[in-house]
Amino acid sequence: SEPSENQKFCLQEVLDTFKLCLSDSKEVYLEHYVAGWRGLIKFLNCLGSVFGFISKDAVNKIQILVNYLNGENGPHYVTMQSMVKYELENDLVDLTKRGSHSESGCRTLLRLHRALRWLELFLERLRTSTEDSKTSNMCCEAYNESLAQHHPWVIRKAAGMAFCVLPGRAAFFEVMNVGTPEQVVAMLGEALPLISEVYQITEELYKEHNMLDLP
Ligand code: 1PZ
Repeated sequence: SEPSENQKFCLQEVLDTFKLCLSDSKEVYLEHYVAGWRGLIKFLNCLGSVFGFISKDAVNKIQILVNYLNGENGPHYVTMQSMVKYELENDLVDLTKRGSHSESGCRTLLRLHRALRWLELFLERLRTSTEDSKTSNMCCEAYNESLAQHHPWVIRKAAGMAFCVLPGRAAFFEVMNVGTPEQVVAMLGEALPLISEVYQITEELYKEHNMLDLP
């Protein structure tokens, strides 16, 4: 269940949301995907205001998707698969250059999808890290292997500066509020395959429709 506002934040509950994302036929429910992101943003906000420019962009993208979900065409946005089909069939996606559909569900979700890869790489590093590992290094390496390839220089620069002020591993684990470092590692070990599966399914879907480079 969703953590309420006055309850203390716990990353486990957020990562559990990703369990709810997959239907029996391995379609991805947008509602739960977006809820997972909401929780991650909450976590990011707990880390400090320097991450504001990152969470602002993510919140903005989440809102775009929520508006589609709650809008008159909402039923088409129940799963990623139905969204892709609906937007493509109705020419609602700018495929090669930005035009009148610069805020399509497909291009918006693609940005979050790329960020999910960063999350996967970062959490895997955290999981296998040792006491003296630096969160900023792990974060930076994960970023360079994923999101950075899609970001212009200014954003890479700003992201790099934000990574430098990340709390150390011990403090970071505490904000996660899962328990001892051993419990954090165990939790990550359970959550990562779920995140990875959601990522892979989305990646395949976008690849299949030639949409991995949407402007
Ligand atoms: C724990 C430390 C957090 C580090 C997060 C690493 C990601 C750094 C991303 C910095 C990007 C911020 C500014 C926005 C950039 C946008 O230009 C891009 C492309 O969107 P477009 O311009 O095409 O509309 N936005 C993104 O790439 C989406 C980034 C979402 C990042 C969400 C991070 C959530 C972190 C959760 C922490 C557990």
